[in-house]
Amino acid sequence: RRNSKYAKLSQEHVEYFQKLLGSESAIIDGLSKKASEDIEPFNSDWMRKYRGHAQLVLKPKSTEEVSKILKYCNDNLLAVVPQGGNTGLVGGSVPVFDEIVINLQKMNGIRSFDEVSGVLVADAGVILEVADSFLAEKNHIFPLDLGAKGSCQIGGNVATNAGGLRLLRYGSLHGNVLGIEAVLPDGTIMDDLSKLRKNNTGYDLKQLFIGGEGTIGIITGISIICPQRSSATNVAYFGLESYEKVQQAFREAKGQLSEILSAFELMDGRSQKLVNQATNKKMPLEEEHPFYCLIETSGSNTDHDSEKLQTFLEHVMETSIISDGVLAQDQTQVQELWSCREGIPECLGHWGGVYKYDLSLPISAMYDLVDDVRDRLTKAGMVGNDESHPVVDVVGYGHMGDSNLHLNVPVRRYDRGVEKLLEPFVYEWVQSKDGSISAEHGLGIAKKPFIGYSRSDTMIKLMKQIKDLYDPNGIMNPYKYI
Ligand code: FAD
Ligand code: 2HG
Ligand code: ZN
Repeated sequence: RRNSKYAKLSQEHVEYFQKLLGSESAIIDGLSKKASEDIEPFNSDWMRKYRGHAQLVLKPKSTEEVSKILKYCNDNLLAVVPQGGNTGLVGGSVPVFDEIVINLQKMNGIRSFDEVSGVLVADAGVILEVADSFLAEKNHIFPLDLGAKGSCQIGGNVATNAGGLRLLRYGSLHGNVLGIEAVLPDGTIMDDLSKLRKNNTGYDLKQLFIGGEGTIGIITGISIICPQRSSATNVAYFGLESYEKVQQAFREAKGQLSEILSAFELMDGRSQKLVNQATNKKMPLEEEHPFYCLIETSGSNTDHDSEKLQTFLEHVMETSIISDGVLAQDQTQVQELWSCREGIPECLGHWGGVYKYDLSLPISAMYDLVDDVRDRLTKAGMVGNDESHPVVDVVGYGHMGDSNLHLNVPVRRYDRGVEKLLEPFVYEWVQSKDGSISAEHGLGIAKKPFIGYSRSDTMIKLMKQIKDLYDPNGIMNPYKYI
């Protein structure tokens, strides 16, 4: 239910924002253009699963504008949703009812880059791929990469504490983000845009914004430490006959490739088959395998790295850890191999919808869950090849290097019966292994009811106290998370 404490948007409010932001393109006013098509993309999420009814979208161009917007909203009890690239997968970036959308796309400037320290300072609305391309020219790399890089914003990445494809190598944003500039709900600008690697002067408050999912303030700028770009990158894709062998391959990769290993991704055969069906593209290996892995190495010496990777591949082939494999020969092949992994989320949506679970689990138990869920849905007669079955298949893939499983259930239609079989079963299963019900996507609205499976009452109470301290009127991204 909409909370009646929030004010409803009026013409007077809209006029205030029009005056504040000026230009036409900075504001989409659904009050004057009812059911305006322009506002729709801001109201529905990437999966087309969650849809709100905002009548106003604001696109501030500066931190000062964000501050004035939030102060006005706080004084007038107008609820807001911060929005970046709107690629989040838990419904956190769209309104639930009529919250005002504050989209950061116009705050897209690089503020500074220090080529010696590698510290980048940039506006929150910079698209991740744009930041990475800027850094490429300076021979550096953004320490985060993910399939949505062409649309997601670095502020959104920080707000979700996105993990992505190379966390194994570069670590989490909790370590890489050195400073944050954010605006609190009452309009206060929190300038904690430190460029220091070390700064033990009291509580590290910026950490609350990393993964805060827009519930305590709007991130307007970040400073982040970016590593030197590796001159030699290699990618290999291989097929394996069991999950046991995947684990062996991972151990060998860590042991033999050690400092040059930059990604170790897992894809089950079923996910690859669906990618093939959705795209009609030829898969890298001729034969089908129950499991596939993608390994990336990044180092500074091409010959040394190639030799290491070659030795590793020979070893895992000779010891029958892997059944078959291919090594990318050029940049086009690197992209092709990566697309088999990065393309999975988009391809799985091909049949209609997807139930998504983003889980941290002990690595040895990770794939058992996929098998258990598949058995459960199959026994209930839900899985099949034709329209009479809601479920297309049950697949698992993810960031093996971080023990992060993406359990996905692509469906032809969302179905209450399927949902009842999935939940709370999946969450109870994860809890029984001391896992996390949200490894990297956050809670948003989709996972909000299930936080108790991963966090104790005491932890939830402390989070609520923090929320109340920063946002006493509760205007920031309500109905989500906390
Ligand atoms: P949005 O979706 O717009 O917002 C996400 C949340 O952050 C919302 O709660 C919103 O209110 C809040 N928010 C956004 N901007 C701000 C801001 N400036 N200040 C405060 N709050 C803000 N995630 C991973 O972790 N790893 C992956 O590998 C990965 N791969 C993906 C692949 C695809 C194809 C897609 C579609 C998504 C993927 N994601 C992945 C999901 C991931 O969370 C997002 O892609 C990304 O981090 C969100 O950034 P965004 O700018 O789109 O934020
Ligand atoms: C990925 O790793 C993303 O590809 C998306 O985190 C996972 O869609 C998903 O479930
Ligand atoms: Zn992921």
